[in-house]
Amino acid sequence: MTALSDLPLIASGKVRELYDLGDRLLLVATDRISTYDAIHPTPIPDKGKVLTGLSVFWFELLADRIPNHFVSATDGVPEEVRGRALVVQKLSMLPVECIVRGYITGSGWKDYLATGKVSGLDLPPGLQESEQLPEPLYTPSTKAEVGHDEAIDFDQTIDLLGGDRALAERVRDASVELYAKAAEHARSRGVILADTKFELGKGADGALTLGDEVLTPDSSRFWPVKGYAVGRGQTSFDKQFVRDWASGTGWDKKPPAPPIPDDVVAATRAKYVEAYELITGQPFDAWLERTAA
Ligand code: Q0Z
Repeated sequence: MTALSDLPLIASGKVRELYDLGDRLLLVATDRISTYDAIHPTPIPDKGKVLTGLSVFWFELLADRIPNHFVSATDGVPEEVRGRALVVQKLSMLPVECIVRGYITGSGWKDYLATGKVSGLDLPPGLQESEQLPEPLYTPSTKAEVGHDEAIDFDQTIDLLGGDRALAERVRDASVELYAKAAEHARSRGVILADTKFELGKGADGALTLGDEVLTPDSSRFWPVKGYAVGRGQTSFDKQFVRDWASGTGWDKKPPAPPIPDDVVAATRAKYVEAYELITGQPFDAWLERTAA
């Protein structure tokens, strides 16, 4: 029996797990990877550590804007998950996914092509795929228990927040401000932060607090400035080798996903480490040292 299997599991997602520590939570990032919404049976070594280290980098950079749930990456973290788990404060999570888009891509691009709008907001005509938006857009969605989250407009977030318009406005404004600061940092490091998803909650004192993972490749789209061009989709920074390999296998992109060959695993691990080092400006080894016993 490991330390971890002794802890009550509160929630598990495709690639993350959440455990109860009593007065706190343990947020664990696994090395699992998904493409086309299916989990591969092969882990990417150090993916969980890269995502956890990136979250901590952003929590520390953004702490001057809004409090966050991060408590420790060492004290209280079981040996088995050192480097890829955080002790966090228990929050009362808000039932809204706070998506902010600085560029038009993905489902936002699809909605724009179909309606000229995203999240009920009118956009200028003639935008091209992957183009920067005139200003960052708050495009919230609901949290679906199963399947995909559903895009909603601002007024629907008021309903989800119990009719509290002032809270809905604070959530929107905090999300846009966090995106703006993060995008400015990323841009200084040669990386475009196309969009991201934040999850906010209320702390024990009622303060609006940033929770979950933040600004990782699993919750965001990062595009190296080098290679960016409008008028087409951008390749995924982290998952492109897996997607390209998977597309050549004849896999129908329905579960179960196939095992990933060693060379594709190694190239993908290197992309995650590269993302950490590009964005933070620090060697990935510094994160391993910070979280070593
Ligand atoms: C986050 C999630 C999953 C990992 C609940 N600080 C917090 N307080 C209360 N609840 C949460 C947090 Cl982070 C919370 N999630 C999302 C699901 C694995 C994270 F399965 N759910």
